Amino acid sequence: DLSPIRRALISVSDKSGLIDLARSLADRGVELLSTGGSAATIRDAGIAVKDVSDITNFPEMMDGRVKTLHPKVHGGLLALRDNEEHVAAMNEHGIGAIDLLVVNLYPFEAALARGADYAEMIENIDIGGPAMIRAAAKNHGFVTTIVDVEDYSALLAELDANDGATTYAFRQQQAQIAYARTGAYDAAVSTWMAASIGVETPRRRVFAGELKQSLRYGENSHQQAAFYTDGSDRPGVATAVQLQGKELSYNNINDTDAAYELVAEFDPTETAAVAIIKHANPCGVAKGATLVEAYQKAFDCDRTSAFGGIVALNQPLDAETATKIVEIFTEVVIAPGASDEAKEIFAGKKNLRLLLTDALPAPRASITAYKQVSGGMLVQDKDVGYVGMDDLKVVTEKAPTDEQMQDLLFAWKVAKHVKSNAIVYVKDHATVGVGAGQMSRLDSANVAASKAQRMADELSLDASLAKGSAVASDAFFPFADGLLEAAAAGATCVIQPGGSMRDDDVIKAANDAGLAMVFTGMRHFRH
Ligand code: 93A
Repeated sequence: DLSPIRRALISVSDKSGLIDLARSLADRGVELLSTGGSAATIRDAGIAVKDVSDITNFPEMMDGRVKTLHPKVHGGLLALRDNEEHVAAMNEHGIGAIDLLVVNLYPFEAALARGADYAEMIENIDIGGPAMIRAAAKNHGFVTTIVDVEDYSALLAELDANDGATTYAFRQQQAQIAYARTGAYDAAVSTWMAASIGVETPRRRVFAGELKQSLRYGENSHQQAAFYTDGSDRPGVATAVQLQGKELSYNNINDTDAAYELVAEFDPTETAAVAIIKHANPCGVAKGATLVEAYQKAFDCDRTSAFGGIVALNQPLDAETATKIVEIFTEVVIAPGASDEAKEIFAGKKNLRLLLTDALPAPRASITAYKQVSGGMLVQDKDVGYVGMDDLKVVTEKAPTDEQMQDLLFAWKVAKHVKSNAIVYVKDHATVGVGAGQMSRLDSANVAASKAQRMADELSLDASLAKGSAVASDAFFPFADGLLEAAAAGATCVIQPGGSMRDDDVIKAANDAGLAMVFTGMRHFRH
């Protein structure tokens, strides 16, 4: 199952590592064929190389659109070496076998990232490259296909280990990568086309990913799992750099994402903000004049749950905050940077993972979100809905004061990131009770209220933390009961979408209880 490499075709847009690779192959006695720019680079380095156009007896034409699309190339890649007819056809037509194909494609994804115009995008669609890759990968019984610069060294190691040949297992492995590459390439092309011609629900669509990390297990230890990036380079947990601590687990990644997405709602140039997450729900979120103040306030919402939590910051970690965080056990901290002093403080806590990004996730960037269901996939725009002061409608006799208004908007932002049914009590720019994921809104209101009471007891306060609070509900109150529960817990103002058949009852109940209430006209279900 060893296939000796005697003749290679190299056609690469990304020329990094090219000269070293060409030299290493030439040194091992491999004959090199190459296309225009690649051949020039190899030749300029003083390495012998043949032009593909000399073999096809056709010049590269039509701005390079046709350079390798020729039977002398494709026959050389596809011929079965152990098939008499194939070998006879090769002999008859003067087709030489190509044992190794090294191709990387026109940089379509890079052109997309820099916002190239339509015509330029079209020119960046590689045709000959994917055709050769698919041909060579199909014939992996004999031919080796390399599509990633990072695999050059593995190729050379393989040749050295096998006296200038590759094993079947290696060729199979590389063929699998090759098909994933052409698949991802066409996925990028078709996704770009759908967006640029304004097709919102394409009849066919493709998904592609690149392995970032194999995970020890998934949500539970009997589930296999892995972490893939989507190639977008968006700031967030998938592109964060981990400075210390053991490997992230599946649940860590999920929770860290939830934490960072939430804290990114708060503009770091306006305020410091901290979110502490457990099981993808916040157990404390707060703004503060300083990061350490925000952390303390977030921590005080639910000290019990914060243990073993994930902490996200919207500003670079400073020494004071780092000192405070290490007082209890925390799984992960993610932030847009950290001071040297803060890093040193964390270095003493070997198990604490510190993840840094250059920027925060963009809370309003339009992103497609996927959810798997049996036999299918649900696709929707990510919830980037935003409600500002001007969007609110006061529906009660009492209007919120400016201070209440600030807390209502804060509670609303947090509620967006809480599993439905979500009820969030807020006081002085900090959550004081979070009710998440209950099957009835009344239960969520109850859970949040009892947490506010329990924390008050822990802090030996006379009244519940929820006394005098602002409360947010992620969807309308279908009945007055949930709202009355919030009022009983001490809430004095309410933010909710409105739109229930019984809005009139709910508004009347709010007026009777002396509450101020605003409608957003938008809901934030999260399941
Ligand atoms: O325009 S193409 O689709 N037509 C072809 O026949 C063809 N053959 C190889 N582009 C083609 N290629 C691509 O050219 C390769 O995939 C590679 O990305 C690039 C290398 O060109 P050069 O060696 O001239 O820099």
